[in-house]
Amino acid sequence: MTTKDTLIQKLQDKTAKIGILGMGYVGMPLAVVFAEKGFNVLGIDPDQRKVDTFKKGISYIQDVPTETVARLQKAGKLDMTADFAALAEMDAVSICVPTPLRKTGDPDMSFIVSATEQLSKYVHKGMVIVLESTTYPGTTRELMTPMLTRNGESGLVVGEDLFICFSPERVDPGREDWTTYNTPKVMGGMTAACAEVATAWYAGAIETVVPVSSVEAAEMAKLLENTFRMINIGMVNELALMCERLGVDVWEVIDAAATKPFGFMKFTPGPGLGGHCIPIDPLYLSWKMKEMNYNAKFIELASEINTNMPRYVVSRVLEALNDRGKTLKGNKVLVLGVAYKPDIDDVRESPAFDVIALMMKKGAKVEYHDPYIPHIHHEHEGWKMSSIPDADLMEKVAGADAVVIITNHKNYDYKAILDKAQFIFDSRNAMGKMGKASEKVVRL
Ligand code: SAJ
Repeated sequence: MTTKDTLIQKLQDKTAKIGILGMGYVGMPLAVVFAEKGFNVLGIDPDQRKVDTFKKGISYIQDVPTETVARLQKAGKLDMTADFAALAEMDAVSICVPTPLRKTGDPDMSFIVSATEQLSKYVHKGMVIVLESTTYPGTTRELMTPMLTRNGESGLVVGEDLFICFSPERVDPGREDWTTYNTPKVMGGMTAACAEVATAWYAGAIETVVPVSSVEAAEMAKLLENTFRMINIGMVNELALMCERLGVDVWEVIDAAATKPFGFMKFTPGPGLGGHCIPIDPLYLSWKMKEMNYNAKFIELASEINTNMPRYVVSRVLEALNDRGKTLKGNKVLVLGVAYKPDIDDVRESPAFDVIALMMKKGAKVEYHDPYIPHIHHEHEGWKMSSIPDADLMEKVAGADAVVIITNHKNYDYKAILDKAQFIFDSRNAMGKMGKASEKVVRL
């Protein structure tokens, strides 16, 4: 039996040892889906706090129930360690580490490089490695593979001894209908044999695996998915600016267009683009294209529009207060919702930070409430703030000169808020028809 066949056999009879490198919002659900399907899975993460929490049988990922972690751990199917040396025992490793941006706006590849450096110490014959982190096309072939084979010095032949692939993660935090198990998974290999091995592995735990011809095709497919979203969100954000100038209700326009049963996909305007994917991933593509002397115009324009939305929101709040004989300076503002999207506990890249900072700079006394986010810390400006207690919410709503809805969590009682508030700026159309009909509400 060839090395490839032996490895496929171990993956198909689930005697293979699986390592998930990076146990965050992507790695943990992936580890769980493999363990649920009978694989022996070891999560490897340098953050000892994560490991300690896991060892107590507690899940630190909102989308993964603690009961699941405890059950799989008890069944001996899922364990965690902070020790990278455990990689030496693994037959198959998925890399699920962050790919943020540097302050300069360039890709921060440090997490992929560090994970690959560690893994390269333990790579052995008969191992399959899948990179899941969203990154620019060429990362797997030009950066990761030379490091894993130590530029050929390891003597391992890719496609015969060692199998390397890229498979983009498609986790949508907070979503329950499409999960890691039932969301189709694209898989591109450094060689056809690499794709064959990784497809055999993932098909043992994920409902649909979609092989493509190369790692670049898989890397680019992910960037298309997220660039598509970022540009369309930028377009509706600009539509909101145009409708405001035209005196047309952008929410009504979008709802009307969305009645078209084909050829249209609904996006809604908002206070800006949050999350660790949509505002960031397309900039990995535009950075790579700049390296190749090509300017990705759509990405640059959409990024400019989306980045400007917090400032636009604050200008609209100022204008609405002015219409009411007030201003921001010295007045009380209550921001509702600071998570980057509704019903989740994540604030990464949330536009709420910029909206709050801008209003504070104009002298407003700003407080916030978010049922999911007890504290926020503005890293660049250094200020910290805690959510007002739930018990004080209605009193604070009534006492605020302006209530500004930034994130429309489902569990707010919008009717009660409307009754109590003096004035509401609704950047998400959270109030819907109620808001449209009320003198107290101005919508984006
Ligand atoms: N947003 C808008 N208008 C919209 C949709 C979203 O302003 O019409 C904003 C959201 O408020 C949020 C940001 O854009 O601040 C990103 O929203 P998102 O719904 O794309 O949420 P993410 O980033 O958590 O998840 C996305 C996935 N979302 C969906 O497919 C719905 C998906 O693109 C990826 O699987 C995931 O990023 C990823 O990890 O790449």
